[in-house]
Amino acid sequence: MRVAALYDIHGNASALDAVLADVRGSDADLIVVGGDVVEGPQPVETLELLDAVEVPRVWVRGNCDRDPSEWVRERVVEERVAWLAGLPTTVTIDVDGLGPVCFCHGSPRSDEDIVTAVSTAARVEPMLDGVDEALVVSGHTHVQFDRVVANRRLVNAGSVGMAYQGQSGWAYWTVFGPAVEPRRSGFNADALATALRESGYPNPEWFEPESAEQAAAEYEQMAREQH
Ligand SMILES: [Mn+2]
Repeated sequence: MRVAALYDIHGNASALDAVLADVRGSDADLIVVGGDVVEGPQPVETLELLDAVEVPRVWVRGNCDRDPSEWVRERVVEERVAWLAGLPTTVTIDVDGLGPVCFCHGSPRSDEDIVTAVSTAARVEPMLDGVDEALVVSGHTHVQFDRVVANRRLVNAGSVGMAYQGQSGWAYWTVFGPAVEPRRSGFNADALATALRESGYPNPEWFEPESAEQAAAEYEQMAREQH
């Protein structure tokens, strides 16, 4: 099995459209939709794109799928909101050359756990309690990384729709099998700006670009405040 991991799409249909075009050329057998799909300016269009893609999908629930904003609830049909909230929090898939891989949103423990490129082993270890997989894939912090912490390989697949890796106009995702291949796809940042303006989505500032280092520092600060 060769897997394309699409995380944190955040209702950005232009970014998703660009990524799906590249997924079609990637020979992926399966797409893992890694959570936080609809929380953004184009929730309905985003679901339509995912539902129409010919590659099979497996869905993992993100924190924003569990608890979407009122603005999103008013736009996505009630049954789909309930379906998103009921998705599994972890999925294990046997990947070519990598073996069983655990896909989750924040961590295997919680969809709100914060893991970044600079998280310490002491903070990450309790999140992996009872997890057997040697490779754990997460998202939630919107920056790609691939690191070994406490004898475990942790990969952040990146964010398709709300990446914090420098300039705007890039959507990040990762292919698994047999290697771990971080990818990025260019998309029309003006289309996102227009969608944010015309939709009236209440948190457009979340989509402003930020450097990976700054984002990691802010997420680590949030992690300190969580506990
Ligand atoms: Mn997210």
